[in-house]
Amino acid sequence: DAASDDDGFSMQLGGLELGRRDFVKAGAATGLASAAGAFAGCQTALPESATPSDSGGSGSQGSSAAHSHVVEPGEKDEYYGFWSGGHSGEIRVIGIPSMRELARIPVFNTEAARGYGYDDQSSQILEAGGGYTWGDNHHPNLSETDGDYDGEYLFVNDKANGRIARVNLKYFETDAIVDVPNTQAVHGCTVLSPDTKYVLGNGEFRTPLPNDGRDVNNPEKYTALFSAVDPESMETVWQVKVDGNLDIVDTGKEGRWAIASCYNSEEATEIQGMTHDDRDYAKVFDVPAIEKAVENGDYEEVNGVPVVDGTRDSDLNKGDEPLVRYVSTPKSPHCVEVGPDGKYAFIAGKLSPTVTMLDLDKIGEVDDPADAVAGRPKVGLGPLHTTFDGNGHAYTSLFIDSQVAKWDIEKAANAELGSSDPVVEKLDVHYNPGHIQALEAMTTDPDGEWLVSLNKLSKDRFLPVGPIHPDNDQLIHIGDGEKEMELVADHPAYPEPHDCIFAHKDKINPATTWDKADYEGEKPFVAEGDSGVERTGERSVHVKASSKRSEYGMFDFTVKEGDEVRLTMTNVEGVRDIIHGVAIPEHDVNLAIAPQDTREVTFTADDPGVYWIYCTYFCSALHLEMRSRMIVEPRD
Ligand code: K7E
Ligand code: RUQ
Ligand code: CUA
Repeated sequence: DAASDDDGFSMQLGGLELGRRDFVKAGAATGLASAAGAFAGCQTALPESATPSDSGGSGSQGSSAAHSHVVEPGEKDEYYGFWSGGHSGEIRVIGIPSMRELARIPVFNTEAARGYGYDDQSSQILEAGGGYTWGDNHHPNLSETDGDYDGEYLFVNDKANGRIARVNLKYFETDAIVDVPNTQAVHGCTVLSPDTKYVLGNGEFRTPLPNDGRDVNNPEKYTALFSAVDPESMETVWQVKVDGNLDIVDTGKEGRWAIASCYNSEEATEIQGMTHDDRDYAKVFDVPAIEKAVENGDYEEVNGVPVVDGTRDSDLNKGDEPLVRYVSTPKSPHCVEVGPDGKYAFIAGKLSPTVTMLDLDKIGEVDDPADAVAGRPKVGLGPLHTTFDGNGHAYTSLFIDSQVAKWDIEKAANAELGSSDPVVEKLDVHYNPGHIQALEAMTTDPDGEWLVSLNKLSKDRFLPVGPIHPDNDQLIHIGDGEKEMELVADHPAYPEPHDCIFAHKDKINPATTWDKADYEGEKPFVAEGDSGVERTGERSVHVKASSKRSEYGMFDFTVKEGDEVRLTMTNVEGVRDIIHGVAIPEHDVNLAIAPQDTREVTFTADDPGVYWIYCTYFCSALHLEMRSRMIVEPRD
C-alpha cells in the first residue's frame, strides 16, 4: 500500500504535488486544521450522500482515499461505535467516522481510572456476577424500542464465565451482571427485537446438567442451553436444552424467532469428532412457544431456572408448534444475522464458501425446515459475518480470502443454490476479518455510508510493539451501496474486539453530571458542611466527606488501628468535567467521583500512622494541594 509508505505518499493540490513531509510542515505553519480543510476542495468531489463530517481532508491520515473520515478539531463524530473488548473485558466507545477512541467502559474487568472494582458498588456488581476478575466479551447489543435503538442500555456477553452484563447508557457505566446458571461460555448474545423483551444468550459448551461431577465421561448426557434473561431484573427466566452446541444468535424483527448456529452437531469432545460429519444445523427457537411451555409447567427446574426440553426427540417438539426447529446447513456455521426487513436470516461459516438464507416468513409454515432455505450464494472462502446497507445488499466478511464480499440479496434469493452471480464486488481487507458492521445495520433502517471490518491480524500494518500485536479495524466507505467500496483508514485495536455496533449520536443521550435522584436512598449525598466521622461500632467508623476544587470536606480525620472504615465521598461540583479522585496510599483505595456523584468504599485501617489522601484527577491549578490526612491511632 503506497499510502503507508512515506516515499510513495503524494497528493495533488491544484496541480502542485506535496509530499507528506511538506504537508506536515505546511500544517504546522498554518494550523493543521485549516490546512487539512483546504485539501477537501482539491479532492475528488464528495458524493451527495457524504455526511457533513466528510468534508475534511485526508492528508494527515496518509490515505489517498476520496472519502475522508477526518473529523476536524472542534467537530464531533456522527455516530457512536460500541466495540466489545474481547478478553480485556471492557467495552470501547469509538467515534465514527473518525475512529477516535472516546471512552472505555469497564464491564467484567476492574479499571482504576474509573475506580471500577474499587468502590463498594462496582465491587458488589462484580461479586454478584460471580466474583471473577475478567471476562471475554464478544457481542455488544443496544436495547431497542420498536426495532430502533432507544439509548437506554447496552448488553454484552462474557464467553469465559457464562455471563451477561448491562451497561447503563445514561452514565456509560455497568450496572448489572448476571452469572447465567447451568451454562458455560455464553457466546452468541442478542436482544429480542423489536422491544428488548429478553436478552438471549447461547451456551456454547456442552456440560452435564446439573454439572455436579456425575456423567462427566458420558458426553451423551451433556447438553447446551439457550437462555433468556429479563433486561430489567437481569435474572435468567428460562432456558432451553438443545442437541448440538450453540454458537451465534440473532432474532427476527417481530419478537418470535431466534436463530442460532451450531458447529458441533456430532456432540464430540475433541476436534476430530467435531468435524466428522458433513453437515451441521441452525436452530430456530419459537419464543412464544417456549413461553407457553414454561407457563404450562412443562419444564424441569435446575438451580432455580425452568429448563424446557428442546432436543429433537422431545415431546414439546412433536406438535404443530415445535419449540426448536433444526435446519440442516453446511458444516460449521458461525454467523447468524437477520436482515433489516426481517425476512431472511443469513447463516454462514468458515468451511463452506456459501451463505445460507433462511426465509423467516416460511419457517413456521413448512413441514421440513429445509424448505425454508431461500438462497445459498457462493461468496468466497471462509464467510464469517454479514452486515447490511439497507439498500438491498449484504456484505460478508471472508476470513480466509481476507475480503469483504458485497452481494445482492434478492438476486441471491432468485439464483440457483451455490451461484456466485449475486456477488457485486469484493474488496481486499487486511488479514482475516471476523465481524463486519455497517452503520445501524441491526435496526430495521440501516444507514449505510460506513462499514468497519474487524481484522484479526495487523501483520506489518503498524509500528511493532512486541510480539502481541493490535488487531486492525478498517474503515470502509460504502455510501448508499450504489458505488464501489473504498478502504479509508486503518485503526489499531487493543486485543481483542470481536464485534461492534453503531448508533447515531441523536439516539444516545448521556448525562454530563450525575443526577443525585438516581441514587437517592441507596447512598447519601454529603453536602459541604456535612463532613465528619461517626463511630458506628467498637471497630468500625463511617467517614463522610464532600469534595470540591480544591479541598476535601476534612483536612484530616482520625480512626483507630483495626477499624473498618466506610468512607462516603460526594463530589459537590455542579459543572461538568471536574472529577475528583480519592487515593489512600497503602490501602488500595481508589475512587473516581464525577460531579454530583457519591462513591463509597469500605476498608480496614490496619497499621497506625499518617496516610496522605490525594486527588487523582487534575482538577484545578491547586490540584496537587487537594489533600487530606487519614490518621490511624494505635488501639491502646
Ligand atoms: Cu465471530 Cu464471538 Cu461474534 Cu468472534 S464471534 S469473530
Ligand atoms: S506531575 S501534571 Cu506527577 Cu508531571 Cu502530573
Ligand atoms: Cu480534585 Cu484534583
